[in-house]
Amino acid sequence: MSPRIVVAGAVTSVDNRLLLAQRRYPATVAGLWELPGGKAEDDEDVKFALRRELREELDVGVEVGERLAETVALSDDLTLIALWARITDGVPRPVEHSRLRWVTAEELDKMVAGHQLVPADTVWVPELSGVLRRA
Ligand code: DCP
Repeated sequence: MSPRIVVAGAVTSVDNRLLLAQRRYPATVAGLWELPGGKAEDDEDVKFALRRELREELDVGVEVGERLAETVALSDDLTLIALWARITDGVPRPVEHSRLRWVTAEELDKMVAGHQLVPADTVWVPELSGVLRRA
């Protein structure tokens, strides 16, 4: 059986900030920040899955773009990917997370240095931070 995909959103704003969400659970990562997202259903298109997850978790509509380069094997049966996204409708609110934050590239780098990101998501930091700085 092929691994199940977890989709995460690299949601950026017009002023070059990235949306981070603080996890409530499980205990190992509670309090750490992540790109919001969740598990795709079997055979669900990944862009569709991300739109569904961000509606559920942030109560917003998003337009989904390209995939980020890195893929993370979370376990034998879970593979994590990220896609760029922009909010097209609504103001994000933390439906399932404890808090949300829009961060600049500098703030993102500081959070990484302070081990405030969930470990898996750190693979995307060079690409995220590069794009936020270049944009
Ligand atoms: N994950 C991650 N980084 C992200 C998003 C998710 O490392 N940016 C990991 C955490 C979990 C797995 O992916 O190990 C699934 O994520 P969620 O628990 O957020 O996904 P769901 O909400 O779909 O799962 P559940 O229904 O189990 O709550």
